[in-house]
Amino acid sequence: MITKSLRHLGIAISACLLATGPAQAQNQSFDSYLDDVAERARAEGVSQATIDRVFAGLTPHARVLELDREQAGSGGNVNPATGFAWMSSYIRRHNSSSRISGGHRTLSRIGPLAAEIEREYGVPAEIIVAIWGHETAYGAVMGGFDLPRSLATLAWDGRRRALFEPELIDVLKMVDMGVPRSQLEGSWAGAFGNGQFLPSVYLRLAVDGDGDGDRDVWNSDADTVHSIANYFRDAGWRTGQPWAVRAYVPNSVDRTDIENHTAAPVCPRVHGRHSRWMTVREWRERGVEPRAPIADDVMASLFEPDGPAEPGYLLTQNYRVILEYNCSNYYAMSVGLLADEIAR
Ligand SMILES: [Ca+2]
Repeated sequence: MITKSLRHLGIAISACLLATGPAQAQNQSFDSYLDDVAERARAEGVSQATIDRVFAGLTPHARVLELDREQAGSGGNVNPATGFAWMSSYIRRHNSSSRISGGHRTLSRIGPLAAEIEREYGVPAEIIVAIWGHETAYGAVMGGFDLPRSLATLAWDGRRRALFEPELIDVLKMVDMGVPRSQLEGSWAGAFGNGQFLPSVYLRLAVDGDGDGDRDVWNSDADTVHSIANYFRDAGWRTGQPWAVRAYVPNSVDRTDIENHTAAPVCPRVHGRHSRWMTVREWRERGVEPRAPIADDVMASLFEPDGPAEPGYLLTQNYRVILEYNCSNYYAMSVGLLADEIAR
């Protein structure tokens, strides 16, 4: 949750960007920068009253910059077969038994909402609950940073201004729409609420699920699950398809022959670990055996996260939808497998 500041934007954080050394020095005072942002916000229709209320007394937050600098590290033990950190140990750590039982409890607490969102958005409730679990431990850890302060700090800092300045203006628009100033808390990187949306995502996709007039993704179960489900529908979730299935992959499958040579337009490094896409029927013809039901005409890509001797998965389009939420194979695999556990 805390380390995924580029979430929802489909932009992979670039290691080389982080490695370019100290952030570019701010060539402008914080207050003078906020004056410029206020000007641009007014041009986008934000009221002066909101600008005054939100920007009053705002100061840069040193801790936010510190966390932004630290974000690069934490690779973990590298698996020599793949050159990447072990997926299996990551999943053991993140899909703990308490996270799984928390998922069961959350699913039963939301009760009829589960069927409601499945009907309305076509997305399984366990997927939504698994996202909620991974983002904020089902609402237990939503972050206590002041959002305008975090976003203003990151925008002013300049390293990722193109990302954060529009988010800062969008948080002003949220206040203009009636979100209380006191509600604007979240992660250091500007994501908030049960599903850790950024302001732009909130404006575009949050839903008033309980119909009380507010889109309260902090406190309302209905608004939370409707909003996340709406995100998934918008990102192209295909109703009735699994996110992936476990698959037996015989040694006879020539891994070089199934390599994907098309670079993905967004986060190519993540997509680059998947094979090229074929129908399940074509995979079966090569000896790959799905271990769970999946239709023969579904397009799927093979992913062997820990190498050929370890479990393999046939990923569907729905896996890519999870990647849109946060473009990391570790994230998407653990959300998918957590959802499978919750549904069990
Ligand atoms: Ca509501």
